[in-house]
Amino acid sequence: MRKDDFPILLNTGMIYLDNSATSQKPQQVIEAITHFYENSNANVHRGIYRLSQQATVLYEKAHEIVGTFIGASPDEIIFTSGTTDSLNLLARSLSWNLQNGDEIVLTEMEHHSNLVPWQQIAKERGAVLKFIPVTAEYYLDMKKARELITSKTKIVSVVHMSNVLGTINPVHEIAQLAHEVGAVCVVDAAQSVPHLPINVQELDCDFLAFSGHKMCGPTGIGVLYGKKELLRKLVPSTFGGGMIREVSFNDATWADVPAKFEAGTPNIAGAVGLAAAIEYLQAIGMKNIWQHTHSLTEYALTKLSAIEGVTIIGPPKGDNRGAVISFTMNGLHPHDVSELLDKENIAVRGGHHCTMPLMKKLGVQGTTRASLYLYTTKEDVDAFVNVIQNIVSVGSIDKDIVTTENLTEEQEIYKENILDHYKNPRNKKELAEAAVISKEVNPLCGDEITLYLDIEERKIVEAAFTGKGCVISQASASLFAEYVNGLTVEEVQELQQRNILDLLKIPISHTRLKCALLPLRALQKGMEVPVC
Ligand code: C6P
Repeated sequence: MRKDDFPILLNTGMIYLDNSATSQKPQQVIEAITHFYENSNANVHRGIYRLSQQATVLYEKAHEIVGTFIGASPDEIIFTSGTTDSLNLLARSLSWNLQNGDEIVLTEMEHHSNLVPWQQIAKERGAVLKFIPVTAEYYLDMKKARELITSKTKIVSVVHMSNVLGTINPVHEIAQLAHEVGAVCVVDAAQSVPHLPINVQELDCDFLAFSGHKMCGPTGIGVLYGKKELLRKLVPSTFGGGMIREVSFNDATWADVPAKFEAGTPNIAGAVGLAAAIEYLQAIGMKNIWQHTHSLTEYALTKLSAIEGVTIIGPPKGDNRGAVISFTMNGLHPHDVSELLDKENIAVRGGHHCTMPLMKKLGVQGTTRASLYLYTTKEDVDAFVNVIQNIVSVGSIDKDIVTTENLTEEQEIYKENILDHYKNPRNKKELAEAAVISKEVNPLCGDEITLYLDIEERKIVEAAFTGKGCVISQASASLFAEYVNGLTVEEVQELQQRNILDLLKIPISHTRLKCALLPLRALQKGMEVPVC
């Protein structure tokens, strides 16, 4: 479906299955943004000249197009920089109504963006967080939800479609429960708006947040929808130009919604790009997009779950799950699986997907996640499943090393150095009495290293490590522990990033650098050396 509209897919030939992170942009959106900058760029709501009028009309029109898309009126649409910004804005503004002991109900499957802002305001206002549990089948426990939402509840904030599990939550039912006790219902729709026909009147939520970049629009533009009567009552949380009615030296009053919540020069080109993205999606039809990704997801789930050693982390096939397929593979780290897929020009995400508490609850360090969109084809899914099948057949992450006869120099080093240290780690043990015991975690994927240094007369007499993670983090720790043995305290304090890279001897990508540097960071933390 429509792959030809997406220049990046044609230019790179890539199979792009990381759509939950961000979607690719069609030519139509790229052109709308270029056209705006080439023909209509000026600040909005300020200039009397025609160009400014033209930019203002386009910006206002974008509110209208977004409103129509989700069944809201234009003045219920606040432009933000994305879902995270929308939820932070809302949390800050709602916090003024909270009292000590009030309760905020979330779910166990929230993205950090719909968790951390509420944690912060709960701490400030003495409110209490409650979590609707996730069942063993990866759905919300609605029986528990009914018990948790009580007269103490003031805010219920839930994700519509989980970015890890794909679960689609019954937000209409949750909104009803919230309203029965006089609470407001907030929906994190970052993953659902790009995939499903959404109507806020039907959902009856009070607020809804989403990002432009996950739905064919540009980055840096997002939306907070709010019911008009609630937005009117809500206090703004960002102050400055464009959001005021009248200002004196000591006081100010606020403009009407949505301007009240759009302080400063907005992302005008972003709004124009988002409007173009919505028009693009509407021309295809949201029902068609849902049907397309839904049937491909069913197909992918059937094929993937048939592979021995692959465990799907999410509900089985069915209408209440979206095009997000998370899985684990026996004994393989998601980073390593993702890197193998990348070698075949297939992009997926591996890690905790900004849902650390959910990962902990599920008892996994992370998952590999393939997320589909309107341009994904059956051939893309087949190619992806084939690579996974191959990895399983070879039974290890070193597929290309095992199956290639004439290795390149880099592959030789990878085999001799990295894989050897990963499979046969040196000094992997605890030193309970060590002078330095220091743990470091990679927040991207949850990989962790604890470094132990036994020091006598300012010399490292024994170095060891424990931990878990991908090939790179574990090999790096093993190489590092071996290397620092026998060095003086002064020498190890001098160690830097380039020393680690010298030890690894292969190019390390930007994302995996964090994995590679874990032992060095643990050392710097343990010895209180400034990080450089
Ligand atoms: N999830 C993912 O790879 P921003 O970054 O503000 O556009 O969206 C934040 C966000 C909020 N809620 C949900 C359910 C999300 O999935 C996301 C973004 C991406 O899963 C990036 S971490």
